Amino acid sequence: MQNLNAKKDLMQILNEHGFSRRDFLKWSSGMATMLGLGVTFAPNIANAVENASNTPVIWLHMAECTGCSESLLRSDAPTIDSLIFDYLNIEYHETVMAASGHQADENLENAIKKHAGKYVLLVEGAVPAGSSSFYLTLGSKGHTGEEIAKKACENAEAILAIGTCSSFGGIQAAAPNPTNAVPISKITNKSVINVPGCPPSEKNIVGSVLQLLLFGSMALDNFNRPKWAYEHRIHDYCERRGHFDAGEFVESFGDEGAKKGYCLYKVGCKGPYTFNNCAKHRFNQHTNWPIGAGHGCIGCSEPDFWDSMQAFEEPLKNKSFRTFFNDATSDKIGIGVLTLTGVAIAAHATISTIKKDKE
Ligand code: FSX
Ligand code: SF4
Ligand code: F3S
Repeated sequence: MQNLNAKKDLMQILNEHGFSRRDFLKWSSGMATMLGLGVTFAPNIANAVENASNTPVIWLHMAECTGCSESLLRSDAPTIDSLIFDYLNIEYHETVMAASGHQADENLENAIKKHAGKYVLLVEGAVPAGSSSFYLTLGSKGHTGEEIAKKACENAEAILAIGTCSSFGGIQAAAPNPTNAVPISKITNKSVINVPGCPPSEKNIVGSVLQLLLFGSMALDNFNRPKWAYEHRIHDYCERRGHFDAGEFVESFGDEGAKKGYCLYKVGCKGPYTFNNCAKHRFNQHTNWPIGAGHGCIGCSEPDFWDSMQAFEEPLKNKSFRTFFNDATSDKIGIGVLTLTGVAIAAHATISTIKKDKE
C-alpha cells in the first residue's frame, strides 16, 4: 500500500514482486472460485481488478489494534491480495500514508470533498460514541473519531466495516464498555457490510471489496456479513471434525489427544457457534489458522464474542444442546454419533459448570 495516490500499472506492481500475468490470472481463477462465482468468472475478476484504480477508497482507523490492516499488509513476501491493495486508489489510510498532522487532515477532507458520493469507505475499529466520544480524538484539530466517521459515512458510496470492532464493537465494546464503543453501523443510517474477524483474513477483506466492485452489492447474512465468506460454521469444515464425530477430544493442552490432533471442543473451541471460512482459507498465505495451531476457535467473528464466548478454554455451558439439535447441516453426518457426543459434551459442560460454581 505504499503508493497512496501514485498511479502505477497493475502488472508493473505485480512484476516488481515477482508475479507474472499468468500468476495474476491464476489468482483471479482462485478468487472467482472462492467467491462462489465459478472459474468462468475469472476474466471478470481480472477486469474488475484492472479497473479498480478508478474507485477511490478511504480507510479510517477508529478504536482498534490495527490488526486488520496488519492482516492485509503483514507479509515479508506480499501476496497478490495485498498487492491489489497497492493498486487501489487509496486516498487515505493512516497507517501507510506518508502525510501526518495538518497535511493528513487536509488529505482526508479533500478526498471526502473531491470524491463525495463515489468513494468506498473502509472502517477499522469501533467508535466511542455520544458523551464518551472524546475517548477517541484524532488529528491536529482534535476531532472525535465519531465526528470524522460520521462525515466520511455521509459522503460514501459504500461502507465496509473491516474487523469485528467495526462490525460489532468487538473488544472495545466488551462489558462494561467504558468508552461506549459502538459499531460503525450505529453511527450511520446507511447500510454497512460487515467483514468481521479479529482480525479478518486478507482473503475476506479483498474478496468483499472485489464483490463490491464487481456487483455493487452482495448477499449478506443476518449480521450483514457477506455470505460467500461467513455462510458456514467453522465446525462444518474443520480438519478435526472427524475426531469430534468419533468422540476423540483433547482433555487438556499438551496431552496425548493434543499430539494426535483431536477435537478441541472440551478445551473451549467455539467452532460450533462461529461462522467464518478460516478452516478453508486460513491466514498468512494459507499457512495456518487458530485450530490448526492447536487452540480452539474463540468465535472472533461473532457479535459480542468477548462476552458471550468466554471462558475461551472451557466449553460453553448453555449453548451445547441447543446448537447441536438445531444443526441441520452437520447432523446429516452420523447423527447417532453426534447426538451421543453432544450428550457427552453437555454433561462435560455441566460438570465444568458445577466445578466452577463450587470454586
Ligand atoms: Fe479490532 Fe482491527 Fe481485532 Fe484488531 O483494527 S477486529 S482489535 S484484530 O485490528 O479492529
Ligand atoms: Fe473443530 Fe472445534 Fe468443531 Fe472440534 S469443536 S471439530 S476443533 S471446530
Ligand atoms: Fe477467529 Fe475462530 Fe477463525 S477465533 S480466526 S473465527 S478460527
